[in-house]
Amino acid sequence: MNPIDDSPITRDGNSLILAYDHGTEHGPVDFEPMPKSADPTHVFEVGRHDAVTAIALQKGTAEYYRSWEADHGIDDGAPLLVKVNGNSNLPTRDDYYSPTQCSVEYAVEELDADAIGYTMYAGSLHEDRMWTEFREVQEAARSYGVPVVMWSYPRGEGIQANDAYSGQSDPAVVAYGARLGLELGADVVKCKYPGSREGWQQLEDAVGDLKTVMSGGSKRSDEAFLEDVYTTVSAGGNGLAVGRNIFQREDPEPLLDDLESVIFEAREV
Ligand code: FBP
Repeated sequence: MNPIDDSPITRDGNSLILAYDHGTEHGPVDFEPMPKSADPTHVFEVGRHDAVTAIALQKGTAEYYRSWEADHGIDDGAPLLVKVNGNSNLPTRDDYYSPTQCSVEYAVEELDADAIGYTMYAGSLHEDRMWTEFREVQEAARSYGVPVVMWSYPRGEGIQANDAYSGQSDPAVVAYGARLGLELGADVVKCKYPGSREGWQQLEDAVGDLKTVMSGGSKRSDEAFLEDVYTTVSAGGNGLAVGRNIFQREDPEPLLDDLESVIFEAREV
């Protein structure tokens, strides 16, 4: 196992992952507020900001990313995190499931991935199947020495049917998902913001030294967003994985400057 702090996706122990898998997960509707964000090269350019320690892409956009770098002689693009599973909003399913559509071998050998990403829906009727698939991904990533970031999103039948939980953002649910990241062998776990410092603290108390990053969520004001990130980091979190709060902005650079200060320089909001 390579220490996560030696990975290019961390800087001084923390990370800012620019997530751009929304065309898969939500569809082009996420690009409507800022139509130029539908062009992957626009977002690749945003990822060249110093604050960004990784760009998270599905297989096809990752191929596009490597071609873009090669065609334009770009050597300061963000490290590449290949998201090896994903699912669209289109089918009707009995419960949440995210199939694997890229092998770790392809991600590392063909795409030169610096890290692997995997979404885990604990609580779904398909949890068992996803655990088995995650095992294969995690063990392959270990054999290549690349870290694994788990998008740990407990949801589905098991969460909805359990009266002890108020929903996906219930701090107990979020903490449980984070703990699974530790126990299943992720290097970084990405979790929904549970709504408060106490909630994030509950998560931190459950995971020892495992790296944790906050999942951005839908777009909100600079102030509200920075406040959540600050709360996360000051409660022991290791940064952020963010999509819409960056690419749905006309000019995300000032916000990235501020995020850099909060995540890597411990600046207060
Ligand atoms: P955002 O910052 O836009 O919320 O992106 C984070 C992310 O995890 C993306 O990687 C993914 O596409 C999306 O959220 C999935 O969110 P959900 O499954 O809750 O709709």
